[in-house]
Amino acid sequence: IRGGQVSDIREQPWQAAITVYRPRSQSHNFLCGGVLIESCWVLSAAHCFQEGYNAGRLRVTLGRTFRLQNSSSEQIFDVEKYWIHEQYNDETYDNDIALLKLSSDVGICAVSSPEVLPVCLPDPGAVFPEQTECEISGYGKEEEFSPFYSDRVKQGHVRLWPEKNCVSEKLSGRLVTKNMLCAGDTRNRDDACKGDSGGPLVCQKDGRMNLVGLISWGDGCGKKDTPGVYTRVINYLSWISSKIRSNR
Ligand code: 4AZ
Repeated sequence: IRGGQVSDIREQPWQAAITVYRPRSQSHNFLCGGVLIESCWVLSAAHCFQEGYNAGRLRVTLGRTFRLQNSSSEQIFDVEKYWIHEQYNDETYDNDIALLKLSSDVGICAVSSPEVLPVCLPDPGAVFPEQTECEISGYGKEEEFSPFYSDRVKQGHVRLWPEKNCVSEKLSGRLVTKNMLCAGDTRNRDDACKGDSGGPLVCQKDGRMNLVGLISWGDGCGKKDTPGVYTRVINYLSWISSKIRSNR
């Protein structure tokens, strides 16, 4: 997260860190963010997995404030299987969504606690008006060209952009589809950045935090008058429920 503030995982208990095992270093390296939506189910961005990793190399860590520090509140899971959206386009990032099933022998994976809690998906008809104040979070870079990811989970505040301004002219010519939404900080400060991909854009509705977007792409991080681009989660409610239904 560029700008924003350091946070405690209890403020974003649905935030996941996805790591991939690298045989050369015999260690797990940070890959992307993710979002816990049910005990055994995590959403992320399809582009995080386009190298085609074997699910057995992936790990999901929940409940950690410090990315590299073990914590008594953490819950770590192997990934049983994951699905990339069938219409994901690796050039335009259209349909940039993936669903991961956590491994468990007993049918229960994440156990709710102050540090680990699934986020709500929006109702199918929910409307989030332009300029709604929302929150993003992740362990990603604090500046576009920083060599490091953040040591600590951060949060940032962004507003939903009017659709009429969410166009390729604001994003160095790259295509913007109906499956994407734009959000940004009116002060040009807070924004998602490299490594935050797959993580949440949440907006409050009726006293609950709803997952409105998945961090997907942008032109740099925190550039003037340039929004971050997010996968429009409400377009995928049927895709998500049918995948969960047929693989429970
Ligand atoms: C990335 O590379 C990335 N400013 C994600 C989000 C944004 C930029 C880059 C939005 O994962």
